[in-house]
Amino acid sequence: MTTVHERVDTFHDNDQKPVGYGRMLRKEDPRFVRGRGRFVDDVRLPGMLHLAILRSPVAHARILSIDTSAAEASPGVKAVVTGAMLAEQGLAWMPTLSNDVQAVLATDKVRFQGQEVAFVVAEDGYAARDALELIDVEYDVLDPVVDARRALEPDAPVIRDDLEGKTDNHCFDWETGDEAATAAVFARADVVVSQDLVYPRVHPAPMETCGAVADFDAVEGKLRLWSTTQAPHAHRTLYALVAGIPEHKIQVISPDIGGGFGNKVPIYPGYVCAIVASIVTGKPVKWMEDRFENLISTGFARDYIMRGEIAATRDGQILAIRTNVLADHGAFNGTAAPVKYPAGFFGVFTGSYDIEAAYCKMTAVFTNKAPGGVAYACSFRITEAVYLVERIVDCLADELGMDPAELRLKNFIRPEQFPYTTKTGWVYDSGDYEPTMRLAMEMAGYADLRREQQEKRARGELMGIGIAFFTEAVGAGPRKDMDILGLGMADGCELRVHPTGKAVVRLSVQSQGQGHETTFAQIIAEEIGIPPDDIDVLHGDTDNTPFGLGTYGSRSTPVSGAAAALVARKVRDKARIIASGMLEVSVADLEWDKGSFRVKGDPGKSVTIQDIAMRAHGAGDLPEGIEGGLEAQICYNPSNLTYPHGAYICVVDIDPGTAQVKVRRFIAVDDCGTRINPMIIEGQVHGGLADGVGMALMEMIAFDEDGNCLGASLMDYLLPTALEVPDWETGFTVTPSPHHPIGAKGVGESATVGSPPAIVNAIVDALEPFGVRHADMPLTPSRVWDAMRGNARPP
Ligand code: MCN
Ligand code: CUM
Repeated sequence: MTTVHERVDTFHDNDQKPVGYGRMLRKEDPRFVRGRGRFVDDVRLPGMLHLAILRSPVAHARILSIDTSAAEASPGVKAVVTGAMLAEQGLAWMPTLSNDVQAVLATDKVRFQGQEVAFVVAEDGYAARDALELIDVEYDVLDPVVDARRALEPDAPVIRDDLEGKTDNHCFDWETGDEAATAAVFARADVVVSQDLVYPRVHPAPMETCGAVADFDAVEGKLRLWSTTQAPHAHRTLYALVAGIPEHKIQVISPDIGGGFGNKVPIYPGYVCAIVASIVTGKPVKWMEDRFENLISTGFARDYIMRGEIAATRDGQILAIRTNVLADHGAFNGTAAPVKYPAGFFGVFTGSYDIEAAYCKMTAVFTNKAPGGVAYACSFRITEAVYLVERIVDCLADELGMDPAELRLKNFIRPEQFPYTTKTGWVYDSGDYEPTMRLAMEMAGYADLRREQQEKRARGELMGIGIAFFTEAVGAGPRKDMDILGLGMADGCELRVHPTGKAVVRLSVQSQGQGHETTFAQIIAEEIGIPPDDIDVLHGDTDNTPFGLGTYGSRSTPVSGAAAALVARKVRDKARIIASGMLEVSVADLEWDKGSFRVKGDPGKSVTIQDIAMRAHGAGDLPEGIEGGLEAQICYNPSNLTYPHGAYICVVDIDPGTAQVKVRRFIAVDDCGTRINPMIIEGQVHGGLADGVGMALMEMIAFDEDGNCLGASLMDYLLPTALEVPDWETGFTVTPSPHHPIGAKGVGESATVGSPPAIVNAIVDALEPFGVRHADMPLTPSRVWDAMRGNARPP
């Protein structure tokens, strides 16, 4: 089913308050707008000490010696810890989420600029930071490997000589699709277009940096850890495995989080340092990184060097797509991706098109740069995949002299082909692409825009129109083939209805700004008719929520949202039995009417969910075999991912004198299935579109040849502001997921995935008079200028 009309399914309870899905102001915002949010840095415990980390000034060096004596004597300092000291406890290295190891504090070598070398614990943060300057480290500087292409050269310095028998910088190889079948299709195609593309290294740069407060109570033997984490339960299990503290003696609390964007999925050395420091000093210890540390050392995103090839018939039938990728993983493989998917979900690079064959070959390497890779609203690397396919489809349109919208419309997977198995093995659950594309074109006034462009070109003005159409795979994932370090990707949910009909729902996922306190209350409300205001959402505390893998890959709605709907239905099933007792009719004679059960054919006889809650806890008999109380818990294991899609159209103007790009209009039509809260969805889309403007035009973590990070402050790493973004024009279609209990698909990363190619396509389109087929992001004025002069250079 596809409709462009908003589902306004706000029914009313007895007080005429709207409940269920629909636009609703965020329940968390009164707290945030009054400055009452409680973030990790707001945690202040009695006797709390402060931790600061000494970081490597160079990208690659052997550590010859570390002298901590002056730092230890500095006023207020309680402890100075080096890698050698951690090594004595077996804590110098920790596992990453990708089956690699990462140094907590360097012992042998430093492998990227900003790597953790030592830490100081002191009475306050100033004393700790001052003492860092007194630590004397002697480095024997080695040649760094900064470029992924250099990493594979036979004479390149070996970065990971900590790994036994390692003699090169190779991280992993991966392939998907059918190489021979794809080659055969390419061989017989009328047209083959190939293009080199770089998706540069960028950074999620959330407003709140990463940090933790560790409080180890030696008497209880219990560790309490407040930390900036998107996955509190997974982190707890890993701490138990690394630190040897029994899991039930670890409580991870992720309080309010000031933006995550994937930056807060990995476990960082700083968290482990804070834990060690608390155990050593017997006091609570806070570690909070600054902006510089965040940008220089925590999870980056992208850094893929790709070659895209596309084969087609002369009349524009796309036959096959092939890609070769060189992936830069930095010094340690610290990405968070399901174990079977070392390249995340990059395998969906065939996009939204029905093609005959596809093949991807990837090589990942270590370099002397910070670890990471899966972050910044990437849906597990679908950002890279969508950029690849949507750019080369435009290159093909250019080659064929065909309109890029027409080319896409001609090649879409058709609605009757769903569920559709792609040539790389992904089963797209549902989709109806053409109406989404047509709506975007209608909103944009596509034909008029093309006419306007022609007129402008005749006058020497540079105007471009860019299209991107994407399909995402979100909601990892079926636990049979998806896990993070052995933990199956399912999520729990618990719902308790109190005697007076108010409720609390406990989630294993964790909001970083996505509005879960609102939308999860709405899901429960829709199912059991208790108004969202009467439902509290608890998350981010492992002692008080059921186990589950957390928020990333836009999995909260696909996985936990399903869990919430199903747990509510379980409660409703029990409520039905209690209602049958109260109304003295059989269960089969009852019908559910949005908040109450009534006797079929006798609408006057009914009981509300609130009446039932009181009876469930109150005096009087309950039906045979029914226990008191009104609550339930489940663990939801998704049967497939959900596949949202969208059509984006961007209009840019370029100043021919300065090469400055202005994004004049941006039309985004998203289809995330059933929409729970359209206002929140729009907020997610607006944010993601701004991300896209940032990546397409200005963001890049760059390095010089010595491995010095050149994007380590927000003066150099440019983020878009209200000045650079247009008024977004959003629309939607609704193609519900057939396997999700409420038909919802994720949307949190869609716009970040879909917008960069739309903007780059628009810029390349604007530069058509200069014969430009491609230019790499970020398209700063100097890059655009170079492209106009025929020397587009890779980053
Ligand atoms: N939603 C809805 N109807 C749908 C789908 C989603 O109303 N059909 C609502 C959800 O209920 C939720 C929000 O939209 O309130 C996002 O839902 P979902 O797509 O499930 O994504 P997650 O909640 O799992 O959020 C994760 C996603 C990721 S991975 C990144 S990265 C990112 C993003 O969310 N980080 C964010 N958006 C962010 N937004 C903010 N403000 N801060 C971040 O750190
Ligand atoms: Cu890839 S960023 Mo989000 O999945 O947390």
